[in-house]
Amino acid sequence: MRLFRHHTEVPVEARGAVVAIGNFDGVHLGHQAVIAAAARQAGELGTSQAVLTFEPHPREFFQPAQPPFRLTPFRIKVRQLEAMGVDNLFVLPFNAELAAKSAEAFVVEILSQGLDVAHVIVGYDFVFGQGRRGNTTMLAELARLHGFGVTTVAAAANGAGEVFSSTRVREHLTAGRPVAAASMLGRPWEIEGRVEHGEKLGRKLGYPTANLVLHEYLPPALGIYAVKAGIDEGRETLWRDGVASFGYRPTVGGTHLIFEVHLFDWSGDLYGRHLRVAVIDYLRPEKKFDGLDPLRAQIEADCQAARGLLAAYAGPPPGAVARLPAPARVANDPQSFYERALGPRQPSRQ
Ligand code: RBF
Ligand code: MG
Repeated sequence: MRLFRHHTEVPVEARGAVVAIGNFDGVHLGHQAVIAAAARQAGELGTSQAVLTFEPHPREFFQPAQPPFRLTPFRIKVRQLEAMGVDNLFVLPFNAELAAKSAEAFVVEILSQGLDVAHVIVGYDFVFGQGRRGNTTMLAELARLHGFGVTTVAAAANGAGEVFSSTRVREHLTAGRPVAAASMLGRPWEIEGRVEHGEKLGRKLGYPTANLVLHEYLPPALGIYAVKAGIDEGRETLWRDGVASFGYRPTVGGTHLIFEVHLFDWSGDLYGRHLRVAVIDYLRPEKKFDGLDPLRAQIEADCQAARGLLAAYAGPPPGAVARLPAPARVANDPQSFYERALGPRQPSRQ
């Protein structure tokens, strides 16, 4: 996957693509359906297939002081799209200039002149342009004027009849429902980062923990979780079972929120290493215990409960990726695009 941070001077092999457009925070199953539709359409048209997204998330631009809400910070989103098999990713800086672009200017300057799109795919609730005034109807009208196609992908729902939506995934996570979140994401929700130095008290307790700082991530419900922790070993990520505590640690007089992970049957040192934590299930809210002994007993009970939940977990596996349909196309071959438009080239005469 190639990444472009601009919409001008796009090389010819990345122009003329079928482009899925959206913020795609979480890259949930609804987003995946939009991106898969772009891949299928690209296969039919014989063009490359791309995703167009914005960074920062527009909401981060408009409300910079609001608390973190991202399901997938930028580099996680990039990794997910790359793993799906997206050819090209256009990431437009969401700044005052972009925020002020009318819906029409967005179509003309970015989609038509900049990317020369063959076709655009969006979700049913897509809005764009200054004041979010552009919608899918307006996009289809502008597309007709500027000579490209538009497909709007209808809302899709999980087994419980809930429409896939980033907002709904956030609600599940802040309410302590990671299984429901995974049913919308197509994989368990993950937090990842570099393991920070902790207070080493966990070691004394008998349950050493690796600490992660959430930074831009949405803070999930406070409490104790069953998790799978992914440790990079060479090019692979190995997933190990464990428990995590996200809270203030009232028993030991903690003053700030930390996300701590204890891995089962693991004695290695994780300090400074990169850790992925797939949040599988919710065990309980955190409590203030009267001393370390009852806390230790509760943690032991949590570990047993977590082992049971992890063994019974029937949702999608950590890090699951829905690969895009194999391209029946000649990706990134500008000739094939023009051949389809203009007919086969004459055999050259020597
Ligand atoms: N700390 C609390 O104050 N209350 C809790 O209910 C609590 N539950 C925990 C459950 C698990 C599975 C783990 C690993 C930790 C828990 N902690 C809790 C955090 C504990 O106090 C912390 O790991 C040590 O103080 C070391 O930082
Ligand atoms: Mg949406």
